[in-house]
Amino acid sequence: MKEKNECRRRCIFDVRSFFLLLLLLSLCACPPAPKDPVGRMVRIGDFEIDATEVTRAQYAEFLQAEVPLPEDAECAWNSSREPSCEWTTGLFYDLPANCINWCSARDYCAWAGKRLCSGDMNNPQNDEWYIACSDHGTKKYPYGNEYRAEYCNGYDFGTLGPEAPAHLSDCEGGVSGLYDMSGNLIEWTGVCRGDGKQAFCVLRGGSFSNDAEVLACDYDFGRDNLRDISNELIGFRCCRDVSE
Ligand SMILES: [Ca+2]
Repeated sequence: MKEKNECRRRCIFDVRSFFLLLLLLSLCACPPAPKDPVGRMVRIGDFEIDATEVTRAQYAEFLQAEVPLPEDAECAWNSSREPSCEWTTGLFYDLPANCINWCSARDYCAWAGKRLCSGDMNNPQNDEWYIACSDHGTKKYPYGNEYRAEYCNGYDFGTLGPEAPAHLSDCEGGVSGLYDMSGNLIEWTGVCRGDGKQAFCVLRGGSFSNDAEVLACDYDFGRDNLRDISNELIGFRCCRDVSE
């Protein structure tokens, strides 16, 4: 009888220990770390596209690499890759790189083993950037067909300045895993017509200063932007061919 009581007591103790252990484990469990999409790429068929706009920190690495300035016919005029507006250093380097002209954006992408997203000047629906933003033409905005001012950093959102890429988790899509395809910064693409400094290149996606019409995936700023312009509204992301 004594042995039976001892066994029961030990068993109860073990059961209590088990639940105590479970309680401790649940208290120690941490939420999974959010995956930072900066630096990631999203595959779409035979190409990949950056998950986010290129950040100032990423671009600063490129500047530090001191890649020789271009000598090709398209960009030999570009005598500096420094941003044309002042960036606040330190904490703000997670903001997207703006004030970058087309040639500097192109050269950054090449340095990173990528290229600007390509397409057909005469057939905007075939642009890689548009395919990514609209999820193969199925969405007007990256998140759906209805404009949602609170989802992405456009004029109606109200910040009137760039946010860190992927800061707004609702501003995801068209293809999942992409951020800020609408708003934040307008983005250079590699779709151009003309030569050298006077070529026109397509900008897409609208910025923090644009309204619903411009923030749609199919709006491309009329394809009339000279490649040497740069201002605080303009940034970029890169694409590349799938290597497999
Ligand atoms: Ca954007």
